[in-house]
Amino acid sequence: TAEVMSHVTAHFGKALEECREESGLPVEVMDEFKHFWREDFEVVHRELGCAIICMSNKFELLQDDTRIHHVKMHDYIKSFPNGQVLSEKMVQLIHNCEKQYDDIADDCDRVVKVAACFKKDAKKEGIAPEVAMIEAVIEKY
Ligand code: B8M
Repeated sequence: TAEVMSHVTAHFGKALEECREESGLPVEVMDEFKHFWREDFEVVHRELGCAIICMSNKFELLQDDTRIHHVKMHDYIKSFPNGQVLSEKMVQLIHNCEKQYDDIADDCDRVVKVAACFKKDAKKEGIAPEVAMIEAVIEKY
C-alpha cells in the first residue's frame, strides 16, 4: 500500500546524504529523496541511478550484478509496519522493470530506467505515496 511505501521511502531516503558525494547527484536535481514521488519529478538523471545503487548497498539490497536481491528486499520491506502486504508486490514490480532494461550495460543508466519504470507502475497499482504521507512518517527514522 501507499502507506507502507511512505515508510520504506522515508527510511531508504535517509541514505541519500551518505551517497550524495559518490553519486554526484546535485542538490538542485534532488534535495531530498521523498521528491522521487512528486508528480512533476522526472526520474531521468544518471546520477540518481548511481545514488539508488549506493543507497541500496547501504542496506545490502542488491546482488553482485546490481539487480535486487529478492530475499533481502522482502526482508527489508517486511521490517516496516504492515510491510508484508507490500513486499511481494514491490519485488514483483521492480523485477518486472529490471527485465525490460536488462540490455543496458551501464549500471547507473539501467537503474534510473528501472526506477522510472517502477514509479510509473507503482502509481498504476495505487501504491505510490504522496509526499505528504512520507513527511508524516519521516521523523520516525
Ligand atoms: C530499493 C527500495 C527503495 C524503495 C524506495 C522507493 C523508491 C525507490 C525506487 C528505486 C527502485 C529500485 C531500483 C533498483 C533496481 C536495481 O535493478
